[in-house]
Amino acid sequence: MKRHTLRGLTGLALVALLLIGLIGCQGGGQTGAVVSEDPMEIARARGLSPADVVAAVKTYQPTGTYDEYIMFASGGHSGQVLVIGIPSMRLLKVIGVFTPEPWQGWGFSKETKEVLAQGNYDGKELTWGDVHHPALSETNGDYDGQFLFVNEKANSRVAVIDLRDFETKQIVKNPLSLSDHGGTFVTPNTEWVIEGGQYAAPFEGYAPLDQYKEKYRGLVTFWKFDRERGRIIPEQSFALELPPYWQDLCDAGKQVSEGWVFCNSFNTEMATGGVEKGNPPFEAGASQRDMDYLHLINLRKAAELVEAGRTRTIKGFKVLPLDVAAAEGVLYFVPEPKSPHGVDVSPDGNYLVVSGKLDPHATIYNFQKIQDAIANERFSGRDDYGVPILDFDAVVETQIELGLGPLHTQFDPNGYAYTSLFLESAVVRWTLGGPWAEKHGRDPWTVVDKVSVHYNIGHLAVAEGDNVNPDGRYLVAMNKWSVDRFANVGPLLPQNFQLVDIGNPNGPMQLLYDMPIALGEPHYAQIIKADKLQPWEVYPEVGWDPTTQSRHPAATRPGEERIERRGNTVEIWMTATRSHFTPEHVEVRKGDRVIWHITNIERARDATHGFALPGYNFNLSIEPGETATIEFVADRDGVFAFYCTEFCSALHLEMAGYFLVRP
Ligand code: K7E
Ligand code: CUA
Repeated sequence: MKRHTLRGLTGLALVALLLIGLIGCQGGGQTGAVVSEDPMEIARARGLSPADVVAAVKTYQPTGTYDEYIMFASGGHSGQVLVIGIPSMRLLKVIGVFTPEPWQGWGFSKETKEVLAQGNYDGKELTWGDVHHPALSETNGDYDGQFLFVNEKANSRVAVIDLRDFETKQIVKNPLSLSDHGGTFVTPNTEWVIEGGQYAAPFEGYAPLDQYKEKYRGLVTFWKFDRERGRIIPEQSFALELPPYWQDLCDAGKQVSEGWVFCNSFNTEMATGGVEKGNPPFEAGASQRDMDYLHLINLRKAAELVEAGRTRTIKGFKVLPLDVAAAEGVLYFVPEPKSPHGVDVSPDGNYLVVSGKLDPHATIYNFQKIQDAIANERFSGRDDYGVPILDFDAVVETQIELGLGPLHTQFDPNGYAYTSLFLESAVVRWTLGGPWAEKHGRDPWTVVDKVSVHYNIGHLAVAEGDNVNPDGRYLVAMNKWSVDRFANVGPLLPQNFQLVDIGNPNGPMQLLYDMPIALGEPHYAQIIKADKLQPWEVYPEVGWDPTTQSRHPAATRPGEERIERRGNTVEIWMTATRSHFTPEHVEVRKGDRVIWHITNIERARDATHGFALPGYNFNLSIEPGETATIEFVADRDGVFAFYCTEFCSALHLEMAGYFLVRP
């Protein structure tokens, strides 16, 4: 492994190095045990280069101190969301979203089962999700730290997470599709949560593939968000019908382009595959044309037309038809180099950066030029569905050669853009043009630095790097392959998040830290300044239902504990505190329906109690103040010792009781 040189040392770090006398040390890679309190000796013994020491000093977070940024990363196949501190790269939380999560009791209590069931497909329970793109809620285009949205590609679902307690509150299942990708993204004031499409299919039922052009459709769905209620309102949401091109990533316009939404597409060839029948495989069939279509969507106008009733209702959901959208100026296309992936809007809203997996360039579109071209009808034609196609040359600002396999772009406050290069396994820093170049006195649209990452980077996330007011400072490369970066753990390897210091606008980027992600393929992440988050320490009052964020009807205070029987139903109101449940004996008859509420009456921070009921497959996490419910039929007789699953106190093992089921 090649060691780094002194390239990239900041002044402060240099001082630190001088202090510990490390300049010139070339590491040998050995990592034996070190018995020394002398930093220089430790670094030498561990074979650390000066750059390694700088990286360590920049990322170390002493006990009791907090990270400056919090990253919300997709948990990929795990169906969850990861919460990670930056710069320490410590995992702070895994939020249960689309998949049951036992530690949190997510999907075990009656309350959370009901939230998960909102995402069922036609009554079928889905127990995993392919989580892709988290989106923090925004106010005036800036993250406000209130909510997080995330989509799930495999089944077209969107979840709402409340950042007062970092728990999932709602899952909506898209009634029209079973595949999405370009979500979630929010409009600058979070009025709409955007869920793009992916693999086209009929909105309803079955149609053979030879009717692809007529019967298959793409779509982008606009979910209306009610901030007061903290919920998506499906009845006020709608989908925009699109041609059966495979819509990919989207981004919301901001500042000058607020009110517009931009989505990429690929497979405008409308290839339908069938390699086994002698047809070209999808990968070839969908890459024949030189250009695909960037979709420009006037969301404001679309919402007006929906308001005016210009929709059709399909499966109970409002759809703005393609012909209406094309005729009324809601939808335009612009050619974009084939098989694009990311479309990213600059902080001022004027530049759209589109990167094609198969093209080493980023294509930069100018929103003002797009508006002029629309006003002057600078069309180069219409597609088969009547959608006007804007003249490429009229709307392109420039194309810039970035490297191999450019995918996604983010921004910093210094007029730089950062693009991930999948094929090259690198992050490239380049300058924005226009007012950005003027302000910072730089050559416009120019590559200035590149840093290697390991390996096959997909997304990258810059601190607040996709909102109107980027922070810069740190960048996380989200790498799909880790190959040789970690100890061999067998053929299935973790993904690799790499932290990169981008804080010095006049010096090179510096790789700081590798974090293995071992539960799925994360796609996107957003990084928010930690002080924008104000979560609760404990629930606001004893007897709280987190799924409704209000007092639970079965909230139980000390002294109110009881067991009541009504016919074959036994209902229990139980409390939990260090170190006992009240009551400790619950006896029912086999076949009884059991409704069992437990309230954690603690007000102390971190005084969480668990509740395990063996044999009946229950575990709950009952945080201070929370009330949770399990409901089941006591269909097995016997004696079941229930107990607390959190080591909550010295007498935690004694925090138990007996559930007796008489035959
Ligand atoms: Cu992986 Cu945004 Cu789903 Cu690109 S996406 S990498
Ligand atoms: Cu409560 Cu252990």
